[in-house]
Amino acid sequence: MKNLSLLFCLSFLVGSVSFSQKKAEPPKPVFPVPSEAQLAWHEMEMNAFVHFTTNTFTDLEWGMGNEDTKVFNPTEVNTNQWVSVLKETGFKGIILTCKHHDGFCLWPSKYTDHSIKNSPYKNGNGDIVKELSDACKKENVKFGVYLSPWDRNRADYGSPSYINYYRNQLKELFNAYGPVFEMWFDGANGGTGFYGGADEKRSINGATYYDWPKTLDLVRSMEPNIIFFSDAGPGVRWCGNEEGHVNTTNWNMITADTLFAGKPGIEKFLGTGSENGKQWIPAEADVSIRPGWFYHQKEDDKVKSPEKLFEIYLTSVGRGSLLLLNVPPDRRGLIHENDIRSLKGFREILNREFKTNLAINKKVIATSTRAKSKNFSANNITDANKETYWATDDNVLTSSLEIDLGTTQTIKYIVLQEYIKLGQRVKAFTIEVKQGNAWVKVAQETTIGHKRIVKIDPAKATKVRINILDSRACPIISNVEVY
Ligand code: FUL
Repeated sequence: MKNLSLLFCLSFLVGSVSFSQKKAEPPKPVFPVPSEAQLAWHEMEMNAFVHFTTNTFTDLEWGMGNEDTKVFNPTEVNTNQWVSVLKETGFKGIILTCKHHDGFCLWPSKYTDHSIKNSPYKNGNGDIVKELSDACKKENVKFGVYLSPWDRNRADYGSPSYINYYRNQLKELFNAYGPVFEMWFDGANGGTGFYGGADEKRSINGATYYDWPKTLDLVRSMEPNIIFFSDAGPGVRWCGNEEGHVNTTNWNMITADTLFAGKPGIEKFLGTGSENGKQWIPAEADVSIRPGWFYHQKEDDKVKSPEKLFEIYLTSVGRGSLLLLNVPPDRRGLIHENDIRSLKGFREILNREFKTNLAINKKVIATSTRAKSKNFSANNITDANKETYWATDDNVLTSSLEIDLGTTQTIKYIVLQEYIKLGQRVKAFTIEVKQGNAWVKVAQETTIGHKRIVKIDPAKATKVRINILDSRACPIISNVEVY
């Protein structure tokens, strides 16, 4: 009898141990999930674009392709200046227009004469792709390539031989200047151009002409972890505007075959993505620090202010996107003083607004915790470790997290991050702050994703409560900061 009851006790213990171990397992991913390369891209948060070509000297935005290569004559190019200014501001990668629509190449391509080798720059011995990629390597900044598919210079644009030309140039770029973290395929295509003297309008079938699958495979064979940007990805998608914002509801998912640039309303769709999208293709928000993408002296007084750049930051990075800010060198080949002033001012605002995280290591109470396990404790959201997270049980899609700030603080921003390795989940949440004995609702929002920065009217409070109201699967939050 004694032995039997011991056996019973033991089997109960064994049973309950295995039961709680099973329950304490991490949540299963909800698909699609980001690749390793996409995760690294999300972490970058801010990248810079550099537009530089003959347009800088002809004052055009889209060169016709008939520009004399001699016009490209920057006298003080200093790519170290570009990289240091951008790095100090917080940009982690730089994407260069190695060739824009006009076809002029910033490296001495052996496949064309329409390049820097026939310009006065360094008497034809210059190579700006090399100078920038070297400067990036030195400073540990990632280097990216923009190579316009549309080429208004080439006589054979529109025929199959051009595709061969384009691929040969990709080989030159990826073999000589890598590693390359991102490849930008611009959607602007076809239209009037010089085309080797034909001076006509040409249109191509964007869906078939470039035979993209083969080109992407070629690039992948040289750079397996490359992120491809295009309207439809497959690495990252266009955000649908050139003003640097995504919508407040921003899913990293979308179904690529539902994407057709030019389709009415597509822009709004790109800026929101789709809760049920089949692929992970997050939005990249591109915008220029000036009205144009290329430098024009007449825009020297139209450089976006630090305040405007900060606003853009909140509507891009702050909505789970990545900010790709264009900073075009001037005719000297330097980032202009006015642009530097704005960038520095922008950095100062970032440093000031996000100076002290009031939630760091603060105690958090959740209404529900996965398997009641410490592994998924609410305190994980304030431990500054992005690999730890709070989660609920699989069937629990709503829950509240209460952060005790310890004392009365003035709050302006609440930063939230999901553990996106396991998929993007949260569909709706509110934020309340505790003022005296009352909880006051300060925000009602939808998605979170990699990062969500909620700006509120400054409020004095002792506690912050995040109420998750709906989620695609059990919510998983890795980080919350309060400023
Ligand atoms: C557009 C281009 O036509 C602009 O000139 C610029 O390069 C921008 C980033 O993409 O589609």
